[in-house]
Amino acid sequence: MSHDDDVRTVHRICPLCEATCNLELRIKGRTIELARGDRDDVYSHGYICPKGSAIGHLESDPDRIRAPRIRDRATNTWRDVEWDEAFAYIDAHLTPLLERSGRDSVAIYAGNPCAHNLAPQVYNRVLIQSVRTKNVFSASTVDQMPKQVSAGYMFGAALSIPIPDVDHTDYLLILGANPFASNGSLMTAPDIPGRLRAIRNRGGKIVVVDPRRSKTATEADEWLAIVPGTDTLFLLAIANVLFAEGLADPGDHLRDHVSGLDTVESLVAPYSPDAVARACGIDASTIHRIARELAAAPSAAVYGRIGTTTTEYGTLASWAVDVVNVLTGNLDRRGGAMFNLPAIGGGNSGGAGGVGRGIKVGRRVSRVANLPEVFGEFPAATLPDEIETPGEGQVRALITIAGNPVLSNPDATRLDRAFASLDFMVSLDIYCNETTRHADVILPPEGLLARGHIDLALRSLGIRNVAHYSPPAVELEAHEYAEWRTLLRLAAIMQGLGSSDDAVDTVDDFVLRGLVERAVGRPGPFEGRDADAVVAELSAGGRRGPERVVDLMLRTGPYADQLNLDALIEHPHGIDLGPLQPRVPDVLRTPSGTIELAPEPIVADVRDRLPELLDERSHSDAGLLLVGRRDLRSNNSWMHNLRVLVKGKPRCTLHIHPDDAQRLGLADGKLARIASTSGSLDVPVEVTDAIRVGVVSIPHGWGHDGPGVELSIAREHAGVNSNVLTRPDLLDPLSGTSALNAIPVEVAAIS
Ligand SMILES: Nc1nc2c(c(=O)[nH]1)N[C@H]1C(S)=C(S)[C@@H](COP(=O)(O)OP(=O)(O)OC[C@H]3O[C@@H](n4cnc5c(=O)[nH]c(N)nc54)[C@H](O)[C@@H]3O)O[C@H]1N2
Ligand SMILES: Nc1nc2c(c(=O)[nH]1)N[C@H]1C(S)=C(S)[C@@H](COP(=O)(O)OP(=O)(O)OC[C@H]3O[C@@H](n4cnc5c(=O)[nH]c(N)nc54)[C@H](O)[C@@H]3O)O[C@H]1N2
Ligand code: SF4
Ligand SMILES: [Mo]
Repeated sequence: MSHDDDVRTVHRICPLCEATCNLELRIKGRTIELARGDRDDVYSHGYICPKGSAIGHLESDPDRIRAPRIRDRATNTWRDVEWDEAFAYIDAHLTPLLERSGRDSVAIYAGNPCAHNLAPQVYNRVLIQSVRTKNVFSASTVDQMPKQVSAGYMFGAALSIPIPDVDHTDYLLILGANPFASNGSLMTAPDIPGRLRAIRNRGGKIVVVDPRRSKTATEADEWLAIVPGTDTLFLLAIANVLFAEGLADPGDHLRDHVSGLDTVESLVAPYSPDAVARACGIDASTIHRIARELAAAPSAAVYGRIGTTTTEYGTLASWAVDVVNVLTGNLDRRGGAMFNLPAIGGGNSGGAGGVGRGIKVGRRVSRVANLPEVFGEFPAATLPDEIETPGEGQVRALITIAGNPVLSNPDATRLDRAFASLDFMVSLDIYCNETTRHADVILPPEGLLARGHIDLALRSLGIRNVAHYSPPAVELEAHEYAEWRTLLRLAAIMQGLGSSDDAVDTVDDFVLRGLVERAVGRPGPFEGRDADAVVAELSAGGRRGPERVVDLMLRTGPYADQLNLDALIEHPHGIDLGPLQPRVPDVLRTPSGTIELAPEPIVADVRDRLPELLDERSHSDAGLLLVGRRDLRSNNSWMHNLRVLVKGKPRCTLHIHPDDAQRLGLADGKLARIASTSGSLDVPVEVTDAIRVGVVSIPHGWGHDGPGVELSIAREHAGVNSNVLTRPDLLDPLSGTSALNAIPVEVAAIS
């Protein structure tokens, strides 16, 4: 640690997106003077994007909340308070509510940055368990949950997601992802643009399936402009061709480890290229060719992202991606789709491998809409139902942790209204924004430089095995409070332990103790050791909090012989643990001990629901379908308050094809009114041929001009909230995930 005016260089993993680039920061005291890529990093090799460079602006943004604040409901005004007062206030309101209305009256919503920050990764679970509410919601059900469900069924664990081995593949089929803008998702890889270009430079091929000609599509060999929502049909038709032409072969390495092949063959039989072509808007001959190319390529990987998961058939599409990976012999082999082996361990690396309990979903259903629980959560789409519908178990209070559901969840107008009706709301956030303006108390995290960082889930999704830890670079200032302590202090309040800071260490010790007892009780490096001794060893030097838990994970993980937290501290540029390696059958945790190609819930969904998709869509009279998009300089809803990122031409526009624009009398730069059954918006038109006829696109995360929103720069570039248009009734029943793409809309000129 250093004096305030020292200029120093520190390294830390960028917490903004999934790419996990290592930043080299020149800091003076607590000010980030310069951010650039760390050239010595073992993974990112100096790569950085405009958001990473802007991290100093994010940290010094004058609109950020620096102290806890309480809202006076009568006057709707905020006052800054001391931490003790904030927690006492929460205790005084939430504890009686819990007593009066029961545990389920408090809901939790965890947002996307929870996956990018250490404190929530380790302690959200503890808070949830302390509230003991069934009403847990997160951004997962507006994002990747379908992939977790399909992977869970097929491979036995929710994070057993096959990752395209982009550094070695000869052929990459990308559906519904735009990594040139997003920098990759469920595919943790810094400099994904460079890695994709390298595929083509070494003679490989990239095909992009997307209703929009995205930047990734322009960088690819081929763009297939699919009708939104129909990727499952396209992929099943590929499988159909593979069977029909005798090309379906999981390969020698998988032959004894796959079950359900015959079932899949009969399931895909109706989905020939001819049968799906009209619905998908892709020629039958093209589908035939892509199937043959995939089968013939020395190695190939199919990869699907947001455009495949956030649709009404999200789980089926996610499953179909891996069915094709298996059928072409590309699952679990170099250049195909492979499994990571993260240093912190995971659901598919501990204990005896090769077989397990698999996953269970639907252990309970939501109170109002009867939607099944998935991995401990209910669909975010049904949160307003739970708030607005009276009766026992009605949600009356909400804790949001790094989430902005008013801009990110479907049917936003209703959600906004529902939040306004709550009896009490606490938000852990850095801004007073569209969501947190409804809170009674906002609790800000400590500055970025004052916290340690290590990625947990994202490391399970890496295209290489690597490990990094970024220690805090500065000490907490007097007014700051570590977010991990905030989470545990709330947990203590919810456990009835009172609101004092002392309880934090008690809860933390209890959590660690539980984890250590499990570690000494099961096969692994700590098996049979004395729990007290292990706790003492982990706590040496006064270590506690999330770092102490992570150290335990590293010391009991797959690289325990070479890795612990101290080793990572000595390697600020990361430790490379090598390329992905074949992991079947050891990775499997399914009850059958095989890759289950035809899990029963998926088979039922194909039989019961998929036929509708063949009938319904793409019929040219079906009107317009709305999809989203991302921009490199934006990050979901919360980086629009940095002038360096929002300057230039407006990004929240309606993309529409010239033919549709002409038909509807829309002109570039003019306003159009777009409406769905949920709501309507007026949005500036951008006519472009980079979108399929019949499809329109608006990015999400905008609409910053609401009352009480304290984002002065974002307000000047407010844009509109596209989730006013997305519908609560359109969701994937297997995962509870909202359809945020392929929303039927009507568009008209505003005269
Ligand atoms: N229509 C449509 N909707 C979408 C999507 C889409 O493609 N189309 N994408 C969906 C996806 S993939 C996702 S992940 C969700 C995201 O949905 P959410 O997670 O609900 O929304 P974010 O915009 O990520 O909001 C993150 C919040 O965390 C706060 N924050 C940032 N850093 C920190 C921190 O260190 N600590 C704390 N406590 N708070 C912090 C920010 O101020 C912001 O309020 O949106 C989904 N919504
Ligand atoms: N710059 C930036 N980076 C980000 C984010 C961000 O907001 N901005 N958000 C982060 C988050 S939380 C996530 S989850 C990832 C998401 O990462 P990506 O999945 O790569 O996200 P998008 O760029 O939205 O790309 C989705 C693509 O799917 C297309 N699409 C829409 N509907 C369909 C469909 O039905 N079928 C097909 N085949 N395609 C369709 C869209 O046109 C779009 O090009 O990005 C992360 N990185
Ligand atoms: S690509 Fe993602 S991780 Fe890398 S600098 Fe940009 S925002 Fe940060
Ligand atoms: Mo996401």
